[in-house]
Amino acid sequence: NDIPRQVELLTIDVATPNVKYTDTHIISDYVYHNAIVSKNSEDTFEVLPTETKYQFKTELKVPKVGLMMVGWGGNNGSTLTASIVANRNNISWRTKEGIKSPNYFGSVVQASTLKLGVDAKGNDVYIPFNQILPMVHPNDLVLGGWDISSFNLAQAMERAQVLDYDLQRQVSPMLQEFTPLPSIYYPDFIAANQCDRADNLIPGDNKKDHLEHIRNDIRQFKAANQLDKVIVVWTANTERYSEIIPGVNDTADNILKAVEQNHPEIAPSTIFALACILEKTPFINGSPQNTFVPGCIELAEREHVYIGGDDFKSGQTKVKSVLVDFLVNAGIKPISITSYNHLGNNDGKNLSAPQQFRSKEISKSSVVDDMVAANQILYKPGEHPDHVIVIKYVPAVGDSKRALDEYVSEIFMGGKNTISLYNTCEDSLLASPLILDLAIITELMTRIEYRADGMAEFVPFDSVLSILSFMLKAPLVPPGTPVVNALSKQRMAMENFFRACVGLAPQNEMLLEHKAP
Ligand code: NAI
Ligand code: DG6
Repeated sequence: NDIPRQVELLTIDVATPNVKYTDTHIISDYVYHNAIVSKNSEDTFEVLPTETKYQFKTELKVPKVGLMMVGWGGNNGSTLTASIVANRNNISWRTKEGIKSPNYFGSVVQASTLKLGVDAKGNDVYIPFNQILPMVHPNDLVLGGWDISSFNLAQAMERAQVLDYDLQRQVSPMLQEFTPLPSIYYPDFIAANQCDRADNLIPGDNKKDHLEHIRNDIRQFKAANQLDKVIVVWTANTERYSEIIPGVNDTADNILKAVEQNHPEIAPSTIFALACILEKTPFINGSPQNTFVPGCIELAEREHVYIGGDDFKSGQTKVKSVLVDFLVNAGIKPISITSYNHLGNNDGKNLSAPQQFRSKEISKSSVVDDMVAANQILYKPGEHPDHVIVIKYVPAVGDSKRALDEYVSEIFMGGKNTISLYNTCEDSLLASPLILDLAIITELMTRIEYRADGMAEFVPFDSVLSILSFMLKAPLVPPGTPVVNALSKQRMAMENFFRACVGLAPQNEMLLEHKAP
């Protein structure tokens, strides 16, 4: 963790009177174009184009940031930690295919680009995603976290069996220094088959004490590492759903009272979320359970702290949110989606228990709803493709998850089209870069404020960070607002928002310069 920082410098300068650069901030004027539609009769839509003026203010100084992972000693936590250490120290390793070098493939922020504009000849010009605004470099993140297992990160990496041996061998001495903090274990929330690794626990069984303990851990980590900010990501086991009980977890005051009263229905992940909110620390949930019960969301809104979730969107679901979008937008009607997974890591073991599987089933099931609802030509109101999710635990395949999908669609004149996919991949190598993107974009959002026309002061955005949806299977959105699952729309939302912050119009891909020069 004691590494010189590699702050990315801002390399773009937008020449428009709509953007001002000060020593500390970029301030952009932005006009948001929308259209308000009302239906007057069966056949007539009245469309009112609208313009709303906004100012966005982005703080330029990249702070020193800590990333604390809950479930640090798991496959994702240990893989990410080892990979950051390898990247920081530029450690190469030998495999049977030759020498490999560290990278951040799979991270939108680190390994994707965005189109800035066109050059004088009309050719597209792309910049690394992380150059649009100043963002934390992953190598600079100070890493820490909690786990109910006492393994240090070297042992955890070995247990995960994800990275090549020659890499493990080299990073192991550096990872031995990292030991997860003791955590909270309420056996009822995760599978019973996890009990043998629960040997690193915060003493006692009082939830109020646990909450205070976690709050204190965050404060100490921040102070000990002289951090400006901490971001916490839940990458621990999938929990069962919590029951929503009026008077217990339905409002901010009730949930705080329920913690005081040691109520059994408050999950460990919710204790972490509440502790973070009270410490003004953003909290992201990478697992599918309903950590963010209504009382928790209300508390985040009240304290103006960012939260995001749920469930990392790594492979199968990402493909689903691309493929169904493509099919429906091509006028093809998916009528069934059948998704099988088998995997042999500890996540698979935990998900082999019915209640934990159910949490995952819920988060994997809702991912095409908005695309189906968008096409009333193909689907009648309430009609939906059959959608089946199966997950099986097969220890022999370890972290190398197999995902098999069958999409059956109705095509022209009563024909059928069946698409079958088979995907094999180390699950943790897909999920780990998402943790980085979630942490880095969340941190950036803490430095951006807005002011709509008529507002005296700049203020933060809604506490629920829907801008993180690209990385999440069941995106949490501000209460009462629509969920967007289509991957291309999610990416557009991020890209165009960051463009707006530097005074650029949304990317429209009309290419008029070539069509009507
Ligand atoms: P894992 O089982 O290897 O790691 C989870 C870790 O959490 C374990 O080390 C466990 O000891 C620890 N843990 C359990 N309860 C805890 C608590 N209350 N406090 C602190 N630590 C606790 O799982 P993996 O593969 O790292 O995945 C982590 C989570 O991310 C799972 O919930 C999984 O469903 C979710 N996820 C994973 C994806 C992937 O592609 N790997 C994608 C989407 C979600
Ligand atoms: C089995 O489904 C294990 C899960 O944790 C998944 O691997 C994970 O949720 C990733 O799912 P997806 O659909 O994003 O590939």
